[in-house]
Amino acid sequence: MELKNVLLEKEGNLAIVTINRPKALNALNSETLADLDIVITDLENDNDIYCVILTGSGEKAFVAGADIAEMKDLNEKQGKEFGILGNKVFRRLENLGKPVIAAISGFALGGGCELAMSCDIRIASERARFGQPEAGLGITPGFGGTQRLPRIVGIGKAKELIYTGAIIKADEALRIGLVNKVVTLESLMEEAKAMANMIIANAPIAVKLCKDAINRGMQVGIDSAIVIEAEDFGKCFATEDQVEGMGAFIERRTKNFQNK
Ligand code: DAK
Repeated sequence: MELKNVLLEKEGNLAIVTINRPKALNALNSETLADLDIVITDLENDNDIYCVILTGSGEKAFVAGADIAEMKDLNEKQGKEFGILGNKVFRRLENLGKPVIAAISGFALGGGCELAMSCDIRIASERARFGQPEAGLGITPGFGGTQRLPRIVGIGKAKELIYTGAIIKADEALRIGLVNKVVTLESLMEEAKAMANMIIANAPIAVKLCKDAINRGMQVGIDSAIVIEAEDFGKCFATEDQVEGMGAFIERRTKNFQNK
């Protein structure tokens, strides 16, 4: 697996993925998107990984957006291809069968904010900044921003942020529900790991099915959504970890999940 702009580290059941182009504030060019695609495949196939932290290298930026230098000369066809690649990668991340926590140190702008929104949970440092400045560049958000932002913060706030291109601080992002938690820059990774470890302590298949039920259920009406929930709930009873989790409770002993 040869990666140019993304680092992949594994610590027990946790994977840490770092976008590593600090000179360009980790801006997403097609090379970086291709790396992310490879990493997602690796994580998908690694049964020992139960949770992922996605972060950006350096303190200044999570990801400062799609790479403007690469995008500026694209024609209509190339623009579409770039958009398709990014959307494919972001959707794969969103649907990855394990939770992804975005640990956001600094700028999460444009494609960077969209990348963070493709993750399940967002933890921001006090210095983080969020925004969708695309309209100021003559484009629309192209990696799901017009779709995921209103789903997360509501339609009115999403329209305000996208039409104005305003950059908001971490405390405002917390207030509108764009991030789950704001912590000091120094404790960012520690806090992300602490949350990841709480997730890792639970039954991985159950967590995966929770993600599936939430993600799929949120796209359909409530009547269809509770059918999805019932299906996923039923699947848990075909797992050894359900037997283990309930057995450990009844027998008052420590549980030992096997991801089976
Ligand atoms: N792309 C490329 N390079 C970038 C970059 C970006 N998005 N952001 C920063 N850089 C580079 C700068 O050019 C600079 O490079 P050098 O000049 O040193 O070589 C280096 O990173 C450091 O940046 P600054 O010197 O500008 O640092 P400052 O502290 O002064 O400013 C900043 C930090 C984050 C406020 C500023 O860099 C900035 O405004 N950056 C651009 C932020 C932005 O507008 N982001 C949104 C990009 S648009 C689509 C799919 C997706 C998208 C579009 C279409 N399709 C469907 C086709 C998504 C679009 C976007 O994300």
